[in-house]
Amino acid sequence: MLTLTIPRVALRSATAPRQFAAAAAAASTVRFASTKTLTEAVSETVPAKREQLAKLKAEHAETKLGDSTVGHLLGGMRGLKCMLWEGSVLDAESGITFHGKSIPQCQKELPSAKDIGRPGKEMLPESMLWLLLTGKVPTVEEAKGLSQDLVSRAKLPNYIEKLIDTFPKSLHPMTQFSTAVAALNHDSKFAAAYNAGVKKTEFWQPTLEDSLDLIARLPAVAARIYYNVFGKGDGKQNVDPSMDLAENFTHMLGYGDKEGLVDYMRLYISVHGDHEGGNVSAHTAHLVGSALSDPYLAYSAALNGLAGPLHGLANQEVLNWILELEKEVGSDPSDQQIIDSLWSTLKSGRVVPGYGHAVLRQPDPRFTALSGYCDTRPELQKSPTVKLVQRLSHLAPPVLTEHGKTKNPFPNVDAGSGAPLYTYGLDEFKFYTVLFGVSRAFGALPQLVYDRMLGLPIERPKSLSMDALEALLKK
Ligand code: CMX
Repeated sequence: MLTLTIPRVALRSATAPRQFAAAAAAASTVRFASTKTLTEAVSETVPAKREQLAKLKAEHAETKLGDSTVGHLLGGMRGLKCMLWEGSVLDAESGITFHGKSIPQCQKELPSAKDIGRPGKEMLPESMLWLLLTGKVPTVEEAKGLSQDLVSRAKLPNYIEKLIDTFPKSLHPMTQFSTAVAALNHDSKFAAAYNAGVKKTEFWQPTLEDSLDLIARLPAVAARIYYNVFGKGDGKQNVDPSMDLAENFTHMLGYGDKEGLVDYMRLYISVHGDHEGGNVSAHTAHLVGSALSDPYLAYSAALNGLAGPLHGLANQEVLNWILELEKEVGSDPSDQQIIDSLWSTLKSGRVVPGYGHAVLRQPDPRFTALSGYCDTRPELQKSPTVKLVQRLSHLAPPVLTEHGKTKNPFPNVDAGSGAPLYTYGLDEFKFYTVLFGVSRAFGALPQLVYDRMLGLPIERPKSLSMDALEALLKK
């Protein structure tokens, strides 16, 4: 059992949600004696993780992992091994694995909607979160307990709703999102514990509490933004304790009656969560968090990186690109018309959104999983947008290869993630990166917990000016 030694004052705000969580759990599920809470499960991993780190440091601190070259310094540090990330590892050929498990393995092994008695077949994002934080597949009861815990934390403070309501509708939803997330730090349990002088070895506990609160509230923040900007959903962000997180989220957005979208949302959040540490959003959360900024500030910063067109915003750009194509040549273009449009994009000096990757050299398994979902749903198989995305995934790689610049001509996750949303009527693609932002927290925030569990230091790599670099090269 976990023993908390954080001063009471620091965790005062944590008491109510915990009691609510316990009450909600008792009211709606049978708790088995062997069922752990996520905090207990994470707590069990701490000694072994710390021991592993201490051993690595003691035995290998001076072992070389490769050379740092001028190419690394000038080229965005591509491939430089200089960051610890526990939840997942990305292989250029086989793609992402979460504690060693591929996406298809996760789809097979992680507790799903059906397992907890909800309509749908896909893995639960809650199960993925458990895996990322503990390295273990949760039992059905554990996944269900975590789901109910998150529901109990989902209510937005009133001031956040008011803050979002003051934003102009024309302010990009991602800017609204990162601003609201930063403002949620008003209630940070980590910041309160730090100010109360909690010991460094215990930092991970309020970090985990903040992370769970934030993950639980992101759907409500996103839904409020959606309501304000696009007028969909009821603007109340109510949660139903019998539903899982993705189901509640889809209801808040006003699409709860679309079972295909609810299940898609589970898969979407699960596969967008973690993609090792070097991508802009994950790295940003880790970097900002290394200054002991609380999880809200760290994740708000991450969202600003996700909002860039070379990263998460590409999912909105893909839909933009497809609609432009349809405007030019109609909704049933020939292969040649698609190829011409690809060339016209490339010749105008723009990138083809949804294609290429800094690490991957094969089609992105996240794209494959989302596309595979489309193949299981008749309404998506019929969708002209889904069909076009699937045709593009065959037509674009040869064009990009002939163009000869990108090291990876294949589709990444953003190439296919929007088309099912569009088909189900969630067609405001300026909102799509917000959905990515709800999801990325499932990977970036667990790493903050690991960072603090392991006591990782503040990040401070060495930079050089070109003059300093030349001087160094002359030596
Ligand atoms: N279309 C056109 N040109 C592309 C391209 C694409 N899809 N992908 C890469 N290139 C170009 C690069 O712009 C670069 O050109 P310059 O030498 O003129 O700068 C060249 O090919 C080499 O790039 P690379 O080494 O293959 O790729 P990077 O690691 O530099 O960049 C990425 C990776 C994802 C930013 C890039 O492939 C890209 O811009 N893709 C389109 C945007 C996109 O889909 N982003 C989402 C990625 C997934 C995510 O993070 O969400």
